Amino acid sequence: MRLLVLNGPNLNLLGKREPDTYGVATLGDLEARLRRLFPSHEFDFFQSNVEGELIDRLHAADGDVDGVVFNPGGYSHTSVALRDAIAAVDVPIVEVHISNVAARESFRHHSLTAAACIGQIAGFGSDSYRLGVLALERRLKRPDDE
Ligand code: CA2
Repeated sequence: MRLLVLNGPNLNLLGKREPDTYGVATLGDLEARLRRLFPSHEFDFFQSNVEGELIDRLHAADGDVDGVVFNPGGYSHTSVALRDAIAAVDVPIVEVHISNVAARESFRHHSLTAAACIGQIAGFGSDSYRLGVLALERRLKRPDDE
C-alpha cells in the first residue's frame, strides 16, 4: 500500500517542547518507526504549518495514494476548508491525534475534520499513527467489514 502521513501545524515541534502532552519522540522518530513497523508499505510524509499547503497535498493525494493518516493539529477544531478538502478527495483518511483531545480543553472536543474522515484515533501518543495505519489496512483489505 502507498500511504500518505500528513501532519498539520506545530507538529514539527514534536519532541522539542511540551513532552508531558506530546511525548519525547520527534516527527522524524515517528516517521522512522512507521517505516520500520510497516516495511511493505510505501510512505510519503508531509508536514506543514500552512493550511493551503495541507489542502494542496490532499488534492495531490487523490489517485496517488491508497490512504492517508492525517493529524490536522489545531486545524481539526477550526478548518471548514480542510474538512471540505478531505470530503472532496476519493481516498480513505483516518484522523489521528497524539493526545486524548476529549480529555483536554472543551475547544478541542469537537473536530470539524473528523466527520469527513473514515474515523478518528486519539490519545495513544505517537502510537495513534500506527493504529491509523492498521485501520487503513483493514478498510482497504476488507472494505465491507464493520
Ligand atoms: O494531540 C494532537 O495530536 C493534536 O492534534 C495536537 C495539536 C492540538 O492543537 C490538537 O488539539 C491535538 C497541537 C500540535 C502542537 O504540537 C506540538 C508539539 C510539541 C510541542 C508543542 C506543540
